[in-house]
Amino acid sequence: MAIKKERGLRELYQDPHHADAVLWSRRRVLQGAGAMTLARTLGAAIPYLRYLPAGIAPVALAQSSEVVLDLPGLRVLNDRPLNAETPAHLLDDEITPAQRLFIRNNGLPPVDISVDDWELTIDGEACLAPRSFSIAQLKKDFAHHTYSLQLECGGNGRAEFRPRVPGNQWSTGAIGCPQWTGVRLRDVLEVCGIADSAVYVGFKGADSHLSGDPNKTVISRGVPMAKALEDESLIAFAMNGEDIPMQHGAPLRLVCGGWPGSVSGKWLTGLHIRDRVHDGAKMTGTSYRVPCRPVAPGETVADEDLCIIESMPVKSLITYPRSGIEVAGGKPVHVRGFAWAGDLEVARMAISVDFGQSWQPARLDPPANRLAWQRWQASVTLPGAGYYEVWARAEDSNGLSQPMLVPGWNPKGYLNNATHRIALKAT
Ligand SMILES: Nc1nc2c(c(=O)[nH]1)N[C@H]1C(S)=C(S)[C@@H](COP(=O)(O)O)O[C@H]1N2
Ligand SMILES: [Mo]
Repeated sequence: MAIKKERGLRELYQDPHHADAVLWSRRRVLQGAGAMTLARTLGAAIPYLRYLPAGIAPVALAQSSEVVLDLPGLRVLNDRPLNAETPAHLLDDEITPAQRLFIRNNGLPPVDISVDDWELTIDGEACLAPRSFSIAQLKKDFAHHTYSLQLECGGNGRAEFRPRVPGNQWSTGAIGCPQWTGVRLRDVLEVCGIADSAVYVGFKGADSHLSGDPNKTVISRGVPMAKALEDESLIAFAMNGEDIPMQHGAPLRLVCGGWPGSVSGKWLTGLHIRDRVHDGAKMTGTSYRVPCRPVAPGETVADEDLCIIESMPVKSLITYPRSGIEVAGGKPVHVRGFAWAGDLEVARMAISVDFGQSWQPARLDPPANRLAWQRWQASVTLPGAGYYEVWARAEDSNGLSQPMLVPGWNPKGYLNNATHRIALKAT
């Protein structure tokens, strides 16, 4: 039996018995592919491998190369590829700082990148004048624009679906709203000639596949022309006024706010103007698609009954106070957070401290710009000592609210926009 290489050992060892079953044969011999995976993760062959007992993970895994990264406060969900989310109380900044932005890698980031030699190639069936740009050329030839743009992984909230679905078990932390600076995707595409037949723009990134196979693409998603041509769709070269950090797609990335984060290609080397719906890696099959019509939890859904996720649904977070703290009963408690609604604006925000019996409106600020999350704040008074929960519910400009319960189950666990809840103990 071959070990599936597309997963980290940390994830594998979450269940040591299962890890044993995968890595070791019944004769207690480490299977070939398992040995290779171990060695690759450790970055060295294991000379005494034959003496390594079954059921124990090499101690170096606790300090494997990617985990050495400085990620204070982030919760690492997987180390290969690296996936880490941000606890709600660390998302209290209007502009999410780099070290507090979740990391969602599908493969391995490029190493030793050279900004001077980086090339972005624009081509595709519906591209009239294919050409490449250096980063210096992009910066010189096109106007620069800065926007705060929310980035949320389509799988944010996946951990709550029942029956469980495979994939990174994100709770609420695969969201952030950094400030991005770059050139408009539209301006660049227009210079390269958009044919009348253009339907979609797909991206190409420089990350490499976990299998080590250079011919395999990690991820190549895209957006329909209308989304690509929006003012806010950027080819970004800076985040929060600085070079984009390595894990977030240095030196160049696509940012299409309000849609699943997966359309915002990192380590961007190519754009394809397609005359059809882009069919790159993770565009087809079950990836980033949900049943076009609701299905019963756990049901198998045929590929042709799955529809591509576009705008993300309305959602909010309580970023202050931190869940679980003690507050004084009978006195006002300041509560705040952010709300966002994909392509739309958030119209209203409501708070409950009595398990949804009654709701009070929260003050809601306008977004810094279109597709940026919005600050909300409220003051609540807990009547006496005891356990309380604060529930927060946003409503979008079309009148759709967040559901109290986990919404429609889907095979990959996307689009969970259930209300966020925190616990408070009043003394
Ligand atoms: N080249 C490339 N781009 C990518 C990814 C990736 O693995 N490779 N992950 C995508 C996904 S699924 C998400 S949610 C966002 C995450 O961006 P972040 O890691 O900067 O938060 O990047 C997207 N762009
Ligand atoms: Mo994602």
